[in-house]
Amino acid sequence: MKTPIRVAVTGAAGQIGYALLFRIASGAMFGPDQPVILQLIEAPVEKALKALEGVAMELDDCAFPLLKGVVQTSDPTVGFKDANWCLLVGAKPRGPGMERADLLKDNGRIFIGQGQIIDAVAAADARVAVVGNPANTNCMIAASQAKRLPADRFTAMVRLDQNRAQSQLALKAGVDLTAVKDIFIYGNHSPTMFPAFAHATINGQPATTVINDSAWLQGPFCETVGKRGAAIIAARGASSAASAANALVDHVRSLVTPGAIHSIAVKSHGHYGFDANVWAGMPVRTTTPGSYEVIPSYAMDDFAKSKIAATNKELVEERAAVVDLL
Ligand code: NAX
Repeated sequence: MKTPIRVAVTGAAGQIGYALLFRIASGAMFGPDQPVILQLIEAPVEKALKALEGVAMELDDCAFPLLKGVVQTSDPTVGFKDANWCLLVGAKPRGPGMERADLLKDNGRIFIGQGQIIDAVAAADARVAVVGNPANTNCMIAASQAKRLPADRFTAMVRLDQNRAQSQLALKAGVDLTAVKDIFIYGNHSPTMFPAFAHATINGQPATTVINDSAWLQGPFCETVGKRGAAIIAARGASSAASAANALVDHVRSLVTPGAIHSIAVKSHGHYGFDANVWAGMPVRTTTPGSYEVIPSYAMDDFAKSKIAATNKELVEERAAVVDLL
């Protein structure tokens, strides 16, 4: 029997948490022979902690053979203690009339505290994956607090955007989803993100040959992927939860699978023209479990360069809005 992996999850009683924890406990994230201990962290709010109790009861009731323990807490020093993976899902939602800058600041403060505590108490091999929005900038803020853990341990999720893009290309081409490969997301997890269709293939052919419609690829395709979150809210009356949880399972699963090539938001070292020190989506190859190298070599045409410049500009503006928190 392998040693259990400790997985801390913030916002564990929220919508995404409810769709996520059962997948982790069933083995979908770390594999069918890897035991896990879930360390569930909620805001110190009575209603949330009560809901968390119910979630923990349901986890018990699933009798998952791989689940070796459940911690419930509102104290991050307890929740992140010895954690090998820290999944930062919890965040304050944008309220009516709230400016984006206020959201950045309010959430920024949460991620300062969490970054400091993770750095102080998590396991030596800890990895951090940020989902709570604005995910890229929250990730940058958490990483900026770390003295012990290197910045490349902190990643933010753009996998939902990658999955959405893959699915849209398959639908348009009328092919099975698995025929679509090498579609990667660049930049911010926001409507400015760029799904780089020119490098995608469909049944081994360039996607731009199979879908011979550059107006659709540059227009409705990019727009549909970028605004998919808003379309789900409009239809469901609530933001994406099951698909976001699924994407986080994919994000981590790919990061622990050597050779996997996938999109994550990582600290920029200038690749693809992103400003150094913003966290931007880009393609990576997993090297050893939990580690990766950026794939720096995809050539970008003028359209792609303009899209990357726009999403980079937004990331730089977000960083400027929270510069006093870094
Ligand atoms: P919910 O509002 O259902 O749940 C969030 C939970 O976080 C709540 O239970 C709340 O009590 C908890 N929480 C708040 N502050 C906390 C703190 N300091 N410590 C621990 N827990 C805390 O939101 P949900 O639908 O689950 O979404 C969670 C986050 O994911 C949001 O920020 C959302 O915007 C973001 N998303 C990110 C996506 C991505 O692709 N990166 C896609 C889906 C989603 O929109």
